[in-house]
This record gives sequence, C-alpha cells and structure tokens, in this order.
Amino acid sequence: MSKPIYVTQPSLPDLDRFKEELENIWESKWLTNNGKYHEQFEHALKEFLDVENVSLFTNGTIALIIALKALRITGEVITTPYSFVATTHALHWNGIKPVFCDIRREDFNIDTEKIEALITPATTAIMPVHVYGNPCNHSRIQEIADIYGLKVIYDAAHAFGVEFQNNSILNWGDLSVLSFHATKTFNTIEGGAIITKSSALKKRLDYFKNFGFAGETRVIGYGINGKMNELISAYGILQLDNIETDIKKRKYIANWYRNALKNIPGLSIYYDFPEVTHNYTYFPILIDPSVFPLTRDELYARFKHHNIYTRRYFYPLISQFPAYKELASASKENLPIATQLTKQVLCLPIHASLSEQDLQRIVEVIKTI
Ligand code: T4K
Repeated sequence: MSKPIYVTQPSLPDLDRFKEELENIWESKWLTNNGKYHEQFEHALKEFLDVENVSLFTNGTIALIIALKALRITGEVITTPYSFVATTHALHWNGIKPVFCDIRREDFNIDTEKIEALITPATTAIMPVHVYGNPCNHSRIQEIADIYGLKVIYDAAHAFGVEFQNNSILNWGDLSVLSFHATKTFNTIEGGAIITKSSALKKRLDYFKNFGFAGETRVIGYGINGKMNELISAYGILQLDNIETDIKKRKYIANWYRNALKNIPGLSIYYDFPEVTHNYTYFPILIDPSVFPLTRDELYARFKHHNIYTRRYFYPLISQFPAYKELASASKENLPIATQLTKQVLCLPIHASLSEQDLQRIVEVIKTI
C-alpha cells in the first residue's frame, strides 16, 4: 500500500534549535505566566503580522470565547454556519444566541447583503469568518456595524499573514482571532492569538486570560486560564523562521493543482483574489454531481481508497448539528448557498512536505475518473 497522504501535515521547527531553547527554559525554571519567551513571541508576531497589539492564547477557541467576553457581547450575534464548529460554540459559551447568515459562492464568506435582514434589537455584534483565508467584505461589514452600533469580531483562524492591498486583514473590526493549531499554516501545536488596534483592549484581554487578575489582588471580571506557556512560545518564535518558505511552497502547490485540474467538467477550482496576499492554508474544490461522474462523497471515498485523506471542510454546516439545528436561522431556506456548497466542497491536501510525486498521485485519482 502506498504511503498515506493527509490533507495537511505540520511543519516543525529545527529540533536542535528547540532543544537549545528548552535547555534555557529548564535552567530558568520560568515556565508560564508572561515569561521571557511569551513576551518575545508577542513582539515577534506583532512585527511579522504588522499589527498593533497581539495577545497570545492557549488555542483559538479559548481566544474566541474571551474576545466576546472582553467586549461584553450579549444577546444575538450574526455569524456564518460555514465554519469549524468552534466559531459558534464560542457564542454558546458566552450565553449568546447565534443567528446564521448565508454565504457567498464566490468566496465562502458571509453574504453581506443578507446581514441587515437578520438584525434585531437583541443583536450586539457580527462574527464573520475569513473562510480558507479569503478576506471578508470588510468595508460593507463595518458600514453595517457602524449604522446599527454593532461590534465586529473576526474569526481569523485561517488568515495568518493574509493581506489585502498590502495591509494585514487582522487589523479589521474590533478584534481578530487567530488559531495556531497543528493543522494551520502557522502552528504552535496548539495556540492562538487575538489582534487589536487598541492597547487598552489588549490589556483587558490579558486580564481575562489570567483569571481576570489586574495586579496581584484585583480581579476585574470572569476571567479564565487561557495563557500560552514558555515552551510553546519558544516553539512559536522558531516557527517564524519557516513560515515564509512554507507559504511559498503552498503557493507552488496551489498553482500546480490549478494547472493540473483546469477544464475538468463539474470540478471548479478557485483562483487567487486580486490584491490579496494569500497563505494557502486550504485548497477547496467544488464538485457538481450533475456534471462530474461522482458525487463529492464518492470522490472523497475514492481518494480514501487510494490512501489519500481529503477533508470535507465544512460539512456538515454548524447549523445542522443537533445543538443548533432547532434555531430559526438554521433552516435550509435561510441558508441556500451554504446548504449547496457544504455538499460540494472537498479540500485537497496542501502542505509544505508534499512532493511532486504526491501531487501526481492525487491528481491521477481525479484524472482516471
Ligand atoms: N475557527 C475556525 C474557523 C477554525 O477552523 C478553527 C479550528 C477554530 C476556530 C478553533 O481553533 P483551535 O481552537 O483549534 O485553535 C482541525 C483542527 O483541530 C482545528 O484546529 C481546525 N479549525 C479545523 C478546521 O481542523 P480536524 O478534526 O479536522 O483535525 P484532524 O485531527 O482530523 O487533522 C487533520 C489532518 O491533519 C489529519 O488527518 C492528519 C494531519 N495532522 C493532524 C494533527 C492534529 C497531522 O499530521 N499532525 C497533527 O498533529 O480539526
């Protein structure tokens, strides 16, 4: 049997360099709670991402939960069902009712033309996702938020390093939340961060991730433990050495696929959006079963048979899970495009360690159909 090919595989830092950092940590015995590496990593990310403030977290989900808490978001929040379930779970953990808005076929992101109809007196925020790192229609989202007095929290889990017109999209909205999970283009095994233009807000986020402590004896709110430790911070600093090479490799793979898969009836591929610097975390294709000989699920199974593990990100929709399916906004009538795309999408393997031979194997499965 040929070796398995996974949808992604993490890039790791140089082990000898990491061992050196571990020796330093062992020597210092400073393991967590705003240590030297934590401070260095926040600073390095701020520079790399070209943003004002970075607050590190244990993972993206805790960061999302705290982002909502720190902004005192309550009532209802308009969000997308086409995402990883953590996006909506973060609302639930804050006692907020999710209101699902449909998406656009063009970029899989929240359809800004459908947001206003979902606003009620209870709406306090919009939580869009830059799906696959595709930038949302920020100017329209901000315009709606300004008119109705809403906050905007971007789930930017897929958007590490993404730029629009040479500026980081992480500066958009009130807060942007990153994930550094092992499956992301930039990984710290588990990890995440919140980006904000406001240094006052960064301070508040730092209190919340440390149980709400603002000083040794003052607790300013219902904080939690969301701190990134020194080992992970040291790992993250080293990861910044690899990230540009990794993104270049991913770009090469994306273009390789585009060339190999063009003009296949019933199979749609996406091209880079103009003025966007992409990070190539995912490579989604769409299968139209009325034209392509197999359904998406049959193609997924065919790949599996060849020991190739593609993923159906994002199927099912979050709105189809038992926890959320009874909500009025979860109905298929409210979400026609998301309902269609979730049945058609397949994410092909994309990561820095894929070889030319691996790519040939993947494309061969489709070509032989
Ligand atoms: N918002 C959005 C929009 C998100 O996409 C996510 C996470 C979040 C919020 C929450 O952020 P975090 O709290 O996770 O920081 C994965 C990830 O667990 C999840 O982080 C990610 N989104 C989601 C889209 O995908 P799974 O269940 O699909 O991952 P898994 O374990 O099946 O891994 C996929 C493949 O990756 C494996 O087949 C092999 C490879 N792999 C995986 C791991 C963990 C490796 O080679 N090495 C590894 O260590 O959820």
